Amino acid sequence: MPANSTTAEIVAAMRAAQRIAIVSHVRPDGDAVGSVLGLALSLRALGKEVVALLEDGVPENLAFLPGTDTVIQPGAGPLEVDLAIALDTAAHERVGEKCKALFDAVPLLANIDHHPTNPGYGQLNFIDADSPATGQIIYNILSEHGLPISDAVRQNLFVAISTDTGSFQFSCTNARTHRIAAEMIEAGLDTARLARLVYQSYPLRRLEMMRAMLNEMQFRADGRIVSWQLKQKFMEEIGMLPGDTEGLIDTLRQIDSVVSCVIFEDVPGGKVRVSARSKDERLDVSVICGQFGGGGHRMASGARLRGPIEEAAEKFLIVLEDEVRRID
Ligand SMILES: [Mn+2]
Repeated sequence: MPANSTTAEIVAAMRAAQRIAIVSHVRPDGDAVGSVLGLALSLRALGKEVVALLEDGVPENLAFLPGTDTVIQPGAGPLEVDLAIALDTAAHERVGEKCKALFDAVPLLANIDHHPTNPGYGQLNFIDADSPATGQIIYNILSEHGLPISDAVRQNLFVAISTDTGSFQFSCTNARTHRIAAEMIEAGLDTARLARLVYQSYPLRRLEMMRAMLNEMQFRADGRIVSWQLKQKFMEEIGMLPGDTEGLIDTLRQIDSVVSCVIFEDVPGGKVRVSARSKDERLDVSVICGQFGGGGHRMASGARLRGPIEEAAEKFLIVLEDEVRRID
């Protein structure tokens, strides 16, 4: 991995550019959307022309965030910008095929992320694996370098941080995370409203999905592993939309015996998306996902396997069970 640039170098590039494109990964989550919009709104307030670009657009559950109406999906035209910034995107191609094609033509790429597996694919890179969310890195950069921070910026970055830390519960949450939240509250941010919008405004189908998950979840390794298979047929039945599954896996970690939870999901192309979580620092799920071509964080990782889903699940769970049994 190349050495990090300094945040001063990255901010200098932002200040020098007039037109900037900001992008994040496909199937964007709260950290992806919140980081893109938090930075986009700040740079717009600085007088920059900013294109906020998401290959899959904004999922319905995050549409309330200020600025989502300005997010565009890549179209036919080229991207005429001086600087492109990729946020929260562990591997370059994760921005999506169309976004990647547009980005390849941009003269300067900055890569800001918190995934330890990020290889540093930008000309400017700032990878902070100790940061629980890319939103936390963005907030630090904005506040350290005196860039504009409005209430709309705070809303986006708070949601980015809140969703990636499981509402400040996961082990990656640090003192700085809480200080940022405190600063935001002191500045007047209504965090209870955001919590209601993020965690208490689900469509009924999300709860239907949870009901199915609780009915069908399967245990292994004496209850230390719990998993669920989200199948194409069921997704069609309930009319699932992108974003419906965000945080769903965290329901499974509520079980006392569980040290690892996994959701398998049918995705286009006959593939199966694996999301794996660890509740025990000794179990590194990024290593297990790495064996299947994926990666991520120690406590939260993902991979894609070839279907059918039952076979993919069995393959993955055999390896996971081995590792889980190794730790005690
Ligand atoms: Mn993230």
